[in-house]
Amino acid sequence: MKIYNTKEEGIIVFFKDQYYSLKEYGWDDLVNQVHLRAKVKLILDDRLPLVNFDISKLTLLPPIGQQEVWASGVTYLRSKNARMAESQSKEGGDFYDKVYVAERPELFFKSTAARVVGPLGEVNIRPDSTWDVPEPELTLFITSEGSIEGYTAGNDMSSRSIEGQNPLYLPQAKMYEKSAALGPCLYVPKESVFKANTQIRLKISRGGEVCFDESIGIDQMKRNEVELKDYLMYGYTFPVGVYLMTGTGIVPPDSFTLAAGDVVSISIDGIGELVNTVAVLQK
Ligand code: DO4
Ligand code: MG
Repeated sequence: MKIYNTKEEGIIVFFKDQYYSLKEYGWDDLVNQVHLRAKVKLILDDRLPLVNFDISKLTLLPPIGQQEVWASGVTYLRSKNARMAESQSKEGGDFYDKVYVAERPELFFKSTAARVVGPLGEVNIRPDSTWDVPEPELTLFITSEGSIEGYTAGNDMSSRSIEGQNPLYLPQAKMYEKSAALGPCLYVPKESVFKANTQIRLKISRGGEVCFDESIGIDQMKRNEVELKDYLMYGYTFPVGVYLMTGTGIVPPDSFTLAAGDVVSISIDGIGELVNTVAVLQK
C-alpha cells in the first residue's frame, strides 16, 4: 500500500493495482494510527477505485503533515569511514569511530515539516559550503504510540566541508532550508522492509549524463530499525508521529561535490523513486 499526498486531490491511496481517493482525510489524522495498513484497508473496503486515473498528472507533495523529521548517523561502515577521513582533526574523527560501535546511536533533529522538499522540488546546498553531497536514506514513519507503520525515501543533504571542520558544526552542515527531501509516498507494506534485503540506489546526473550511480542493501546497516526508533522515543513525544531517517550507506567519492542543476534520484525497493534538482540556497 502506498499513500500519496497530492496538491490537487489530497490523499490518494494505491492498493492492489488500484487508486482510491481519501480526499476528505487530513494527513496527520490518517497516518498517525497503529495498524495503519489494516485501518486504511477498512476505509477502502467501503469505496470504489478511481477510474482512468493517472497519478503522473498530479503534483506530489512530500508525504508529511506536521511531523518533525529526525535522522540517524553513522549507521553504515561507509558513512563512518568517509566522515573520519573528511574530519580535519584526529580527535573529531574519533567521535565517528566511537559512535559506530556504541550502544547509543547518533540521532539528530533534521527538519521541520515546512522545510521539507517533496518529489521534483529543489533541494539546497548552502552558499557558504564548498563540498556537498546527498545522503539517500530509508526513512521510517513512526506513530505517536511508537509503532513503525511505514517508510519513505529521504535525502539528508549534507555539507561535508562544514561538518569536516568540526563535528559541532553538524546543525549548520545539515539543518538548513530545504536540506531534507521525502517521497514519493508513504509506503505501508505488509511486513517490515528490513525482512527483504531492500536496496537503496543513489543516482546523480549532471547536464543529462549520469555522473554517480551506486546501490547498497539495508542488510549493510549496523543498527536495526527498532533500536533507532526506541532511542528516539525515549526522549520525546510526537503528537502526530515522526519521520526518522536511518543513515546513509552511500557516499560519493571525495572528488565529488554537488552543483546547482544536478539531478538527484533516490530509489528504494517497494517505495519508488524520489527525484530532486539541486539549487544554491538563496534568500
Ligand atoms: O555524524 C554525522 C551525520 C551522519 C549521517 O548523517 C549519516 O551517517 O547518514
Ligand atoms: Mg545522513
